[in-house]
Amino acid sequence: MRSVQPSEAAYDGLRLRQWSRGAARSAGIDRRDLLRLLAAASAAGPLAGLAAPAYAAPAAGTPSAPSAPGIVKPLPPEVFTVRGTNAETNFAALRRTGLLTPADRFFVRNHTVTPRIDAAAWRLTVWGSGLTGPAVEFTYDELRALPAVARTAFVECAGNARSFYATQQNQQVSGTAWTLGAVGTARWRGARLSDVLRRAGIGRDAVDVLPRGLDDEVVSDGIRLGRVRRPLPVAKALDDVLLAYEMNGRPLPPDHGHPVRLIVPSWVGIANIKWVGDIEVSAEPLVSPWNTGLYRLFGAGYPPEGSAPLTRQTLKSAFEVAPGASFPAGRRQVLTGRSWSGGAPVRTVEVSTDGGVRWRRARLRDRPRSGSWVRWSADWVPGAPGPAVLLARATDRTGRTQPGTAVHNTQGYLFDAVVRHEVRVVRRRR
Ligand SMILES: Nc1nc2c(c(=O)[nH]1)N[C@H]1C(S)=C(S)[C@@H](COP(=O)(O)O)O[C@H]1N2
Ligand SMILES: [Mo]
Repeated sequence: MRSVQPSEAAYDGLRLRQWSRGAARSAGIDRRDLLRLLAAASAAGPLAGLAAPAYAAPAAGTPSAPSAPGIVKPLPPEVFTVRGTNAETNFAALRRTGLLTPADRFFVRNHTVTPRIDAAAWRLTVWGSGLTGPAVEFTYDELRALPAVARTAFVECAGNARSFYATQQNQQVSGTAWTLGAVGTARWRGARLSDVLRRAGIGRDAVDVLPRGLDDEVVSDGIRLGRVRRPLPVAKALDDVLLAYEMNGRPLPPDHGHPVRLIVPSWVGIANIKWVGDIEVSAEPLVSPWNTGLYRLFGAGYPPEGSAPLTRQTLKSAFEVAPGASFPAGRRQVLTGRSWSGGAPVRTVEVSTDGGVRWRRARLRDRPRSGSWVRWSADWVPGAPGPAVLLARATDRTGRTQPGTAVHNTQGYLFDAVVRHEVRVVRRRR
């Protein structure tokens, strides 16, 4: 159900076997706690925050916008739906934005709370058995003095669209009940991780690179998971990963990782560690909760210890239309939306306005690029008043098309099926 380069799949499979044999080192967590986490991961628990409406228009006179504990930026209800410590972007709020998601509309996924970090006092420590010498520190200015590269990339939570396993497929999954808005695309600018690793003296025997956030330690169901961290294979770390300090031409905002975060193009959101404080470079394989019990696929179609750790995101499409929106009968509409894939650039997008009987090509409004999304539009003249279902289905350059049903996994990751977007056609007022 996902697109993985053979080399990545081979790496993942190897790491998993090493860990099961005890040959990989669990960085910063007790082995028994990891096993408990694994057991919990293979049983689906309840969705968190499903009670929150997918989209609530602000009622007249609403006194204040809802807030998520620990998110710094304002979360106006017409832009965001708050889900626990996280804020989902309402897709309808992207309709008049460009290719890039403005920072004040970009979704936030926080395991705990946004830390406030002073860039002048911040240090990045690179250390570990995979370096040829001792630990090396970088200041913010030193990082900014390295050659800068810019790249347009989406960041998307692996659990984006998770709630449709429940609402569309009647399957139980655990985690935050995102609809489609746990994704955003920005222009990221920063230093290449490869430049930093080379300056720090990465050795030939390095295998894993483990960036760690400066936010609080995570405790989940009584298990202390430690600070947010997830190993990257050295091949990816040396490929296209950025240590970003700018988002859309401005310093990173606090909620998105100020002063520095990782950008790991096309990979699951969790790889994009925010507020990075240190990077361990290891000559032996590393595991953390975020590549063992979390961010693997568990369930009927998977081995008991789960799939290989997730790498690339899947394929999705979303309308920039509020769920349940009304359209006047007989009046021409321009429906707009976006499609994206972690596997390859989007090739085509098809739209159906009759629940999937007939499909037609949408017009692509951007040149498809890898790691980014495309905006598209399609005309629609709504017919008779009553309920209507809008569907959008993308195909990427690997030839993959969004299926009718996503393959279930207990934690509801990588939902790729076509989403049924219910709206109403209403009598036209004269
Ligand atoms: N340090 C740290 N990095 C983190 C997280 C976190 O909670 N702490 N959340 C991860 C997850 S699960 C996602 S989906 C992305 C979200 O990035 P955003 O909040 O900038 O949209 O950040 C990732 N990086
Ligand atoms: Mo995520």
